[in-house]
Amino acid sequence: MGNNCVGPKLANNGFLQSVSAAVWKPNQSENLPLPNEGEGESKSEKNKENLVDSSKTDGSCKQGNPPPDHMINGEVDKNNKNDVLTANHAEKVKQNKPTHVRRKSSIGLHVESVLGRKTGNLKDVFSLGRKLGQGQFGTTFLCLEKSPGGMVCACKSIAKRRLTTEEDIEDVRREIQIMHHLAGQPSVVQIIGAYEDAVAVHVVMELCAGGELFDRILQRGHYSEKKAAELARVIVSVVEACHSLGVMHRDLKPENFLFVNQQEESPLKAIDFGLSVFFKPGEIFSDVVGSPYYVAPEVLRKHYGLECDIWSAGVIIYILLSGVPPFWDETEQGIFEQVLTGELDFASEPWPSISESAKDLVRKMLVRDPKKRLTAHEVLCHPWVRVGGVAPDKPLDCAVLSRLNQFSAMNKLKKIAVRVIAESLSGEEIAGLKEMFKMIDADNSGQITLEELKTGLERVGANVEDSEIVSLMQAANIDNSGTIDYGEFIAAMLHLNKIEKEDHMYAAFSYFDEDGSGYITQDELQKACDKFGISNIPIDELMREVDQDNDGRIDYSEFVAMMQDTGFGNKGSK
Ligand SMILES: [Ca+2]
Ligand SMILES: [Ca+2]
Ligand SMILES: [Ca+2]
Ligand SMILES: [Ca+2]
Repeated sequence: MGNNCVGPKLANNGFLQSVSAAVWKPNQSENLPLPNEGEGESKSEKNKENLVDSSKTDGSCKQGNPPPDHMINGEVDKNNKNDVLTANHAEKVKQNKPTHVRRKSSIGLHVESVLGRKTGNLKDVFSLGRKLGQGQFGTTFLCLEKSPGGMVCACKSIAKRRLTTEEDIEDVRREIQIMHHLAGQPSVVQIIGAYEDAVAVHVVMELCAGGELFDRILQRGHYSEKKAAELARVIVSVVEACHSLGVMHRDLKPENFLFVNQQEESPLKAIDFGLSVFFKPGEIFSDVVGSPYYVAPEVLRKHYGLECDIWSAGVIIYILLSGVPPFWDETEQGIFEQVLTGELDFASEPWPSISESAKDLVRKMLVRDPKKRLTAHEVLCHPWVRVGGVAPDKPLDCAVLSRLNQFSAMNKLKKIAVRVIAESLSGEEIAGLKEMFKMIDADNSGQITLEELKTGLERVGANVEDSEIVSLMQAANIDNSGTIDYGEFIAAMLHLNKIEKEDHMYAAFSYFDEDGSGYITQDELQKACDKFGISNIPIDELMREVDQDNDGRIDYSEFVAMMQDTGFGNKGSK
């Protein structure tokens, strides 16, 4: 293994140097204490150096556990790597701005300049607590929902004055869009809301108080195979979820995974999507982004697609098992050369005692030819990842397909309700679904035809029988127009976690209950059907499916029961 897929010219001309200069500065800065960071942060950064140093100084043997004095106070350090995005942005800011010129500070300072819409006031809903972490670009605070029994969350506040270019703003916007798009994935930190005022954008999310995966690796040296396999399963399931939803992560590394709590068995979640992008099947990217040690060779060669995430996940698994990165050197250039040409070391401790199966997996993830690399689903099916755990039952090959299936199991009233909800969502919440719509609506007509749906599903790797496509088409096509328009598509693709939000359900109920009587009557139902162009359905039948107490009208609890019905119970199979 090794040199065969790397052009010889890459290693020793100016190429790496230029890549290095253009791209790695951001991440280099991550390894240095930043000027305005708290002590906790710089300590943590030093530890990062330790991980690297320990392998460097010990050239013949890549083992070398970090020194024990690295214990970090989780309290101080907590969540601060939420701001990797921030570090990257901040660095971009630096690069774009000649030091002697005052920054164009106004670009981010209009009230709606980032989210493009008026939001509520953060402080009406949440009160901010102590600082959890500080990056150059934003600050993460503990954040408490004001309503009784409110949630404890984390709030990342991004200072708009630091967004000096349109690109900076676009990056923040995209990260929020992607977090919304991935909402509901169990191993992705949940976004709760985004707020914008004149000075900052605030992203409220689920609190992960258990520290970084990175720090736990440091504490242990490395993980047992069993534990490493469990973590690998989580990491790769995030990759699979991203890919199935048309998102490429591009910056997988242990710093970007946080534990929810301090417990040993704490769930692990991906927290940072600052370098993630939407992609279309087969799309090729050329901008070199990522982090040294984890970056895939094809990214360095500026010609890559979603396979780069598998490489990075493979590097993480190697580190989980051995405590050191598979490709390392004293300089960044050296690291890149290793990434491009270095051989995997399975000879040093502790590799001789690690199972063949683990090595087999790592080898198949760190194949330099992206076409020969395992896919996320193949990794999840690999015997080593499955050991002690459950094999993935359903291939998550295509979110479009699974969500269409889910939608088609809903009764008509629920479909209309979901449509009403879809229309109430903000632009950033459905931006990812819009990308999917554009991908499938190949001729850009605003309507998805049967043929386009078929081709679209094939492009994302879903093999569906023609008859099934016809029935999916009918299911999503609420108004029987023969095609799926944008509104119908968004409704069909909405994740359950959005549908089941209390305020969304209430808003939808109120939409039907026009006179505010607290009941949806047959008349009101009829009106809503007319509005959505639904003519061929007997209203009384619709009503009967939901009206549990048979009083001829739908109250709120009956409505909620319908909305929370997964569609596979007795009602859905009707
Ligand atoms: Ca079309
Ligand atoms: Ca339609
Ligand atoms: Ca009513
Ligand atoms: Ca009733």
